[in-house]
Amino acid sequence: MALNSYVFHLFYKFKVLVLVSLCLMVLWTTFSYFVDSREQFSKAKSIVEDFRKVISLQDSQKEEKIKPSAKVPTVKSFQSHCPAVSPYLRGASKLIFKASLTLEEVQKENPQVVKGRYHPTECSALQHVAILIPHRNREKHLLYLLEHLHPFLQRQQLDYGIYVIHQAGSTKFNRAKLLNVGYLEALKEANWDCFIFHDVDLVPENDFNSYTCDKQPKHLVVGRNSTGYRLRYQGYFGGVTALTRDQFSKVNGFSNSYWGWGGEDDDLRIRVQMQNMKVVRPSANVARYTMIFHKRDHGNEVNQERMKLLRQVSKTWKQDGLNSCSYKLLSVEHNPLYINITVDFSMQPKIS
Ligand code: UD2
Ligand code: MN
Repeated sequence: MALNSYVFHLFYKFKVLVLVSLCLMVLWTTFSYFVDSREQFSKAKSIVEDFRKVISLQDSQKEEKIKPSAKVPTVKSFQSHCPAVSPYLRGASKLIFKASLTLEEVQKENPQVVKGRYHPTECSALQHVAILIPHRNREKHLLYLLEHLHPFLQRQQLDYGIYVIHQAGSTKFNRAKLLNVGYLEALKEANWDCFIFHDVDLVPENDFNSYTCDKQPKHLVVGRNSTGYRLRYQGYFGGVTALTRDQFSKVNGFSNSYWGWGGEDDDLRIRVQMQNMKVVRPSANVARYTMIFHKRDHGNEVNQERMKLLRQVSKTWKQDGLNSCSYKLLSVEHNPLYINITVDFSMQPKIS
């Protein structure tokens, strides 16, 4: 009996031992499962984190790619002004006019000019300048002027546009009225600070002759080849002049009444003086031009009324100018090297 109970007791102990070890094994498995899953979880967490980082990096790269134009002005607004004297100026240059020159060649030389406009990329230009050229039947002169003027203005680091105002038909030429049209039309597309009223046949010889506006109206042609580079007369205001938007509007622009050659430049000088402004000029050694040779054009015969008109400026300037400049606009074409404005004056009454 005693042996029996002893064996039973031993068996019982063994069962308990097996049960306890079983329990321990279950516990261990459960425990290690949790530990393992926690590790897995943190691993997963870090993978998600890494993924998020990649996504956000891609997003910021995408933003940079999507918004280049939005970024440019921000950079530009902090861009420094161009220096008062451009480092690209060369001084006097010998002008060559090649007989075989073509518009395509000039275009190839100026790939940075878009639709007649240019602005420096290295700095922000001091002035926005519109060059206004009255034109009819002078294609070759225009070609030579474009060839020289584009690189000249770029060396001066200007933000500029070249406008050619073309008089359609064969009625008497009216240089002054064309320039009024140029001013009015150019201001429709940009807020120009400064206007250069420019004959088509005058090519500047020295890039220190700055195509910018001053505190006073500026006359840029002191001398030209055909007059021995001497000022023709003290009040002379023809050829190329620079007036700010405000100076030109203050004098009510040019008179519209000068049909044919002569007088309109003196009329503008009288208007300027009447507003107590003073004509200024650059020094004679830089304000030099070559005038491409030409004869008097058909339709631009001497205006016999010019002296009479000049005597009346003080009475007429307020009603005759920008505020009374009516014209028929035929077209505005944005060519690669210039903006071509074509107008018809044939319906205009000729006031004299
Ligand atoms: C002088 C003046 C000019 C003007 C003119 C009298 C100078 C250097 N220039 O020029 O500014 O006062 O006398 O009106 O002193 N044009 C054409 N097609 C024509 C006729 C004229 O395109 O058929 C334009 C062209 O831009 C020309 C400008 O008008 O340069 C002046 O005409 P011009 O060259 O025949 O007169 P010019 O040299 O005596
Ligand atoms: Mn001329």
